[in-house]
Amino acid sequence: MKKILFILSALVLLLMPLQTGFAQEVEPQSKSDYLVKFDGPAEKGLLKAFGVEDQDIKHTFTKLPVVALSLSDNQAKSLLNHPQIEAVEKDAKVKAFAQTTPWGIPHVQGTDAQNDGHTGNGVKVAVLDTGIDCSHEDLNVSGGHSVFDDAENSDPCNDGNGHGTHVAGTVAGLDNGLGVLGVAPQASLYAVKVLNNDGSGSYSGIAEGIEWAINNDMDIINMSLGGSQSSSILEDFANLAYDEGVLVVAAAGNSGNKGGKNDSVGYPAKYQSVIAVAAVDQNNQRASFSSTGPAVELSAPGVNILSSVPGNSYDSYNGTSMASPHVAGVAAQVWAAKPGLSNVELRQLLNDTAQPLGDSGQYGLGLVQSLDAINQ
Ligand SMILES: [Ca+2]
Ligand SMILES: [Ca+2]
Repeated sequence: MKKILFILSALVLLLMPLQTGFAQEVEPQSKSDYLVKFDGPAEKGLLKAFGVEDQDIKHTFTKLPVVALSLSDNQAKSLLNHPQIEAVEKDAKVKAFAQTTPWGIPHVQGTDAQNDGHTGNGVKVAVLDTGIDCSHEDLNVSGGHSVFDDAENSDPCNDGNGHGTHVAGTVAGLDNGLGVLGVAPQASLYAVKVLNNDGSGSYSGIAEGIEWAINNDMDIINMSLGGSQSSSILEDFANLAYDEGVLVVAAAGNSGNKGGKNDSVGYPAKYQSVIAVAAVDQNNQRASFSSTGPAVELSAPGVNILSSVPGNSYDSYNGTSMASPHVAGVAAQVWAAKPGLSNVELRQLLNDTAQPLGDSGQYGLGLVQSLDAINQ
């Protein structure tokens, strides 16, 4: 053992000077972009003395004695030591837009939960909508399905509308330093296109989307959609998903009025197996459009919601369609934190830990709260 160690250390000692010499003589050191400021007028001759070639000079500023240079690290160090050089700085990379956290994400404790490491990792969320722009810089889409056959609508990654891409960004916009931040950035998104590029679809299409979600082991279904007519067969499919262990979340609807006293929750949200989500603003006031009635179960942000739209763009939308994905995202965070929960237990936990906001016909049990549910 001692002998082997001795041989190894001898090899290291022998190789070290050879390697260093090789690097200095043969391989040019890699260069980086620097900004250099002279103490006094800029002198090209001085730069030449340090081996800076003409092609290394990227820009000479006129208002200040500053030059943008391509330098090796050694050149940069040597220049900094020269009395005629005031500053040598590596040129920092700049992005046009930093990441914005939309107000709704901290409002549901999504950011608090993320800071504690709860990102929805591994939870599969099916977004039954107009599709998702899968090439969007702020989204990772893991798969999907379209219920349409025509060329315009057969690709679930083609969201010719924008609605589904917006919903997806609220559920799982990536924490990548650009665009927006979703509630559960590491949840797995699935684009299930049940609405065409005009934003319309049918109950049979929604049923097919639910069936796909069941067959493909989705954990959560988000349906930011609905109709005013009941369908016992659509209800059968929603119930089937729930019985199979899927958490089913849907927008309550945008048929509310100012008084907030009518019974206007749409389908499928109105079904017992589906969580109906109402929309509130930043002051926790119900949005006047948010549907009301005994079926309202939870509230979430749905006014002036910034999220992703196709073509690496971002936009603010209003609607219970924007509220539902906040609940789906929170559910993903909580489920990833507590994987032993059944869908029924998860739903109960979200309801138990919601922040009460008042009239249950308008707000249900209140504002969904991620960290409170996780820490319960
Ligand atoms: Ca982002
Ligand atoms: Ca319901």
